Amino acid sequence: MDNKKINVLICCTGSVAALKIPEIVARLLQEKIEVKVVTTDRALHFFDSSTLSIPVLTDADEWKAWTKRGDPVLHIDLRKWADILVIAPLDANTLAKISNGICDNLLTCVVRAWDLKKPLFFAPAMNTYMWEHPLTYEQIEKLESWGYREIPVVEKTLVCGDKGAGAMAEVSTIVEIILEERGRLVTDR
Ligand code: PCO
Repeated sequence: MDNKKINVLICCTGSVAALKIPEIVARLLQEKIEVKVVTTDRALHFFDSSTLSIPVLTDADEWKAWTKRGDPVLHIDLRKWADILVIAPLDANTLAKISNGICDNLLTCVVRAWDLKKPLFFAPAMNTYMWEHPLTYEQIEKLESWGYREIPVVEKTLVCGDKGAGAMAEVSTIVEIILEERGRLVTDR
């Protein structure tokens, strides 16, 4: 077995920052990381999953996989497969769901079933007005209280033209954080 191999599950929600998914995946593959993507149906609006050479899993795959007792339960298989879970981008809607334990799609089911002993990172992305609402801080604090780690937003001109905080961290930042975590995981093996 290759001790340095790690499995990274990218969970992608419906912010326009999802258009960065192909770049994130490409950078991780260059680093010889095994990657799978779980996406909400809305996030598929922002990138073309057919251009990716890795599995991109949606709600339809969860329902297709199970017809009878004994069939695989995809969200549980994925939570076992992944060494690191990265929610990027995490939009305001899914942040609200996760902080309240809601699990109504493949992505939120994987997160709800996540093993808290394994690392989970989240990179929020939303309009500045949403970012600055007190709910955002409250909900992020809740995620952090469970040990989930934030990859902070940056300030820039957003896709809608507004300027301010709420943009997803740069791809290079997200990738560096994953590589650092890989370093920690493989030395502990
Ligand atoms: C815009 N909403 C947003 C969401 C966050 N934006 C971003 C960046 C990207 C480009 O650099 C899309 C990654 O702007 O994360 O823009 C208006 S409601």
